[in-house]
Amino acid sequence: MSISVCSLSGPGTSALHALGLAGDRSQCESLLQDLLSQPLKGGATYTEFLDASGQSIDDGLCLSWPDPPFQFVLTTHGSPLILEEVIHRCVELGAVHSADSDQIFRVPEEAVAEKVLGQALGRLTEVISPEACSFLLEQASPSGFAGVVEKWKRQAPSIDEVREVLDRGLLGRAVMKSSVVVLTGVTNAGKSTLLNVLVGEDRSIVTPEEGTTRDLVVASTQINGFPLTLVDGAGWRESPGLIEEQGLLRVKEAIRNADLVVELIPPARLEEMIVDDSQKEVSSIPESAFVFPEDVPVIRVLSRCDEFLSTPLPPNDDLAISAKTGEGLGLLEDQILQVLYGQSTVPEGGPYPFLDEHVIFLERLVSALDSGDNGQVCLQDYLEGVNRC
Ligand SMILES: Nc1nc2c(ncn2[C@@H]2O[C@H](COP(=O)(O)OP(=O)(O)OP(=O)(O)O)[C@@H](O)[C@H]2O)c(=O)[nH]1
Ligand SMILES: [Mg+2]
Repeated sequence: MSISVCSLSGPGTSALHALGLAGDRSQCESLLQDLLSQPLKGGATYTEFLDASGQSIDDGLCLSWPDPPFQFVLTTHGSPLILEEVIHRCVELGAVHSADSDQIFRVPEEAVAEKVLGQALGRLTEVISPEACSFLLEQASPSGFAGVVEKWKRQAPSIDEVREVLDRGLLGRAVMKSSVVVLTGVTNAGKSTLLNVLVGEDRSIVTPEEGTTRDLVVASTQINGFPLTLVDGAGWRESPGLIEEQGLLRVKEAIRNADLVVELIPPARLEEMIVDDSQKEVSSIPESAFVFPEDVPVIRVLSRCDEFLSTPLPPNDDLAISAKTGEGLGLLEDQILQVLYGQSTVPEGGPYPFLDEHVIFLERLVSALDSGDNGQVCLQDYLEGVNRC
């Protein structure tokens, strides 16, 4: 067997460790059959790492690595003992332990690769989806952000090349930075129920009584690998009580600071638009009960759609969801990501700046190139952490 295993995160305690498996792919896969509790699937597999007796050493991710020489990268928790045990098990299964990761981890050149690899590994603990883990590790590799910056070190880039990478900054940073989505609507629209479903746990109290939620309820979740912060709050109704009024002030403030608002329109609001019993449809979605700031995008959704049986619906294909049956939720999730980022999957393949400092560096590089400089001082300064250019 010709497989090497090495630590990518160095010795000692850290937030987490990463180790790489290099060599023949099918041999790596057969080693992993014994090491992992789960069958390999797609780019990332969440799994236990098993010892010789089938006991779990640790749990973590097994990532299919996009660039040679690695076939797979495993992440474990940060204890050096766990790292040692997983490496030991790989050796028992036939791999050779390469103590010096540089021997097999042929990243383009150390300064860039080490910096970006460190940034990516340091942030692996912050991301909560396998897609985001794969994304970060790819950015540390030659096909990612590390690779393109390294290339520019060897050969001055054109301004268009840098601008192209800079344009990917919004998407790259979206994988690292939570966007704030406020769920709003009239009382009993189903805001709290929707938040609980999107988060996967009961975070916000739900009752059939109007005016259940008063304070803001803030919860983190992720959709297709993008981290999101969801905010639920008081619903709107005529003559709210004193406590609800205070709650609504908080909702307004949250909306002012939101990246996106999702307004839920329940059947009851459609029914308010009915003028006589024979009416089969309402002309359109009712006007919003509130005025949203112009710079915050709004998605308006018909909620509780499993109750539509007797409700006259608007004629066009407005998005309808039911947090009870799950209908339309996938479409809503897609639409949220489309409005926020223009796409609904975490980017794969190619360099993406994933930190604000990457974008600042690229902007500086663009101005250096724009003024006729070859950008090398700017590059060197970035790599050395100097803020000169
Ligand atoms: N059938 C059905 N009932 C729903 C759905 N979503 C919410 N409900 C019910 O509607 C009622 C109100 O739901 P909530 O999630 O508390 O509504 P809310 O918008 O948070 O209400 P307030 O906090 O009072 O503003 C509860 O009885 C829920 O079980 C849905 O999709 N379908
Ligand atoms: Mg509520």
